[in-house]
Amino acid sequence: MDTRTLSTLLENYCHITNIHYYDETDSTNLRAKQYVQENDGTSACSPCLFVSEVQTAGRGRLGRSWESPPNEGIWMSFLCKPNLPPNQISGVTILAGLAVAKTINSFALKQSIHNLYAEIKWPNDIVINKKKVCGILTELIGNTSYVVCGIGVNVNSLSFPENLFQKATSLLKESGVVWNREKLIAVIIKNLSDYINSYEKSGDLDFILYDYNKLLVSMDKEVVLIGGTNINEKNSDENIYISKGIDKTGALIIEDSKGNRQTVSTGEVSVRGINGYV
Ligand code: BT5
Repeated sequence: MDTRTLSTLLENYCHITNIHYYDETDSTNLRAKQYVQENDGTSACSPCLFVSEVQTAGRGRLGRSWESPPNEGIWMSFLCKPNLPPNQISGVTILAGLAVAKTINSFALKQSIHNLYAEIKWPNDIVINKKKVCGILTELIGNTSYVVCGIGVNVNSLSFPENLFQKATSLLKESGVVWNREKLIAVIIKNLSDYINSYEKSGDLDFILYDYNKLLVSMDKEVVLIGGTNINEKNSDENIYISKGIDKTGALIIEDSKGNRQTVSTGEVSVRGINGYV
């Protein structure tokens, strides 16, 4: 990664000058948390960005791990202090997903790559051709109002460990061309910080609903809920719903076979396509 170029781009695009680069670290989300603790939540803390070439203990949700090999991906955490109540912080994941998907698609268009289209798998994955290219982990830091939004994108990876081979992909694998990580980072963070500003002003996600639902991979398709209370984990009729997109709180609207609608929130359940991951 060319850190000089990235610093210039971030300053020009998003006025972010507080950037922490690591050749190697355990997890950029952990580095952001530590930074907030060490700086005692002073205004020096945000907005800032933590970027590493490799993560030795990349983290997913619910204690899962995130594969972060050297020099091939974007492993970064955006630290900010949004003026939002804690129950609206999950909206940042929704915004980050949209920021990543839109950035990938606009770069593809600019590079005349026509066979690549990134879609969102609610709530925190970006997929291309049904395989995961990006995962997002948003966390509220301790008792503070700081939020760290960790974003992992497989950019120029050519291979994956056996356990991920079927379900992971990279921008290079899907397009056949090498992508510029510095530019991708700068545009993702620019889009994300603009969205967060708008979210703070409006207090809900109405302003992105149309764009988000257009990119939602499950839109108007059958989905199965996994986890949560009173939810049958099998593909039985009573557990199959039609996904109707997100509402302005970021919850997913699902419809049962009788046409009754309900919403499910981030963290409550997982949603899968009826034939697997998407
Ligand atoms: C996520 O969790 O997808 C959130 C991933 C967030 C990673 C970023 S990188 C920068 C920052 N620092 C961190 O330590 N984390 C954040 P989840 O929905 O729980 O998905 C985790 C699952 O995705 C794993 O159990 C694997 O099945 C799969 N997986 C792991 N590594 C992957 C990769 N590189 N590409 C695609 N899938 C992967």
